[in-house]
Amino acid sequence: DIPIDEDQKSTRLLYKQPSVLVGRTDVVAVTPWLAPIVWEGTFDPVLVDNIYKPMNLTIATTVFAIGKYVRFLQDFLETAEEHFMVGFHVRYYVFTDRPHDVPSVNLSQGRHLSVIQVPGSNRWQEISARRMEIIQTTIERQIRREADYIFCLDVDSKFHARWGSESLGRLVAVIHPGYYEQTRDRFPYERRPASTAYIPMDEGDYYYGGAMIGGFVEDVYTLTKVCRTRFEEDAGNSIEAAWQEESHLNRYLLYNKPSKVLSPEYLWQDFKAKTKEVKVIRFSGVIKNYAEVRPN
Ligand code: UD2
Repeated sequence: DIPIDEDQKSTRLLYKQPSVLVGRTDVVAVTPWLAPIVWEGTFDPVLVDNIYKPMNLTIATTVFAIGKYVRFLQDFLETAEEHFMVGFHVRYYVFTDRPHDVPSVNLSQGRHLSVIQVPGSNRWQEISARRMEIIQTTIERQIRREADYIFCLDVDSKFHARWGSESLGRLVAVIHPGYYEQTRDRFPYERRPASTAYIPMDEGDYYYGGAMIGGFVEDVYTLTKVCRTRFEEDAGNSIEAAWQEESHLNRYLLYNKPSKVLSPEYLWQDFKAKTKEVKVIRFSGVIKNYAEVRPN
């Protein structure tokens, strides 16, 4: 076996010297439990790619396109091909009730797409919430054999800039763009103690967006399993959390801290003007007419 330092001599990667004194001072780049918060300027893309690329990883990407949401697939997939995990093996899993409406998009080498048929629904809340269950069962059935990491993303979104290996981690969450300037008592967590997603007013770290869950396949598996069970327990008590699976996700992450947190660069919303701390918008939700696009 070649020792690592020999190996690095042969590739000789040149990059800017890291500093312990100079870096971003306008944002916090680490949580109090020492997980990185990923912002532009806190990582060197060439350097992180150089660490992860030799691992020959496969990244699963799940996306739901149920009912009229199939219309978002083309832009989602085309922009993902341009910006998401470029140079890595990517396996997209598209869940839809309309398999014939899945557009054919040219995929780069090493990237693969499977379409998985799932039932439609008349309630958008149910579609959104059932994602946990479907991701859980698909991990059991195939993803755990086919990928190392998984990212579960909202389809009504587009990539605008690099989303790469800097986002890889054991359990990865994204800070919701709408609440990062708020105090925790203003977060739209589930506040009714009767719900298993309940978070008291004086608890909470960040408000995480439900549009992205990521990490090692097994860690995301546990998360989806727990959230699904709690969602069903609530349903049995005729209670639905304020923001469905997003509420359960926030509760889970409060007591199971993410090992990496993505800044709102990784989850913006097109209707929201860019703020000064956001140097680059990497992924953002498109503006949609809820009344027109949802089943009811
Ligand atoms: C927020 C969250 C979303 C989810 C939802 C919970 C962000 C930016 N978005 O978004 O992740 O937690 O609240 O209520 O954090 N879908 C379909 N067909 C439908 C309805 C939904 O396929 O008819 C899928 C689709 O993949 C969509 C996702 O479910 O991206 C989330 O639903 P949404 O876009 O209606 O939720 P939204 O934008 O209110």
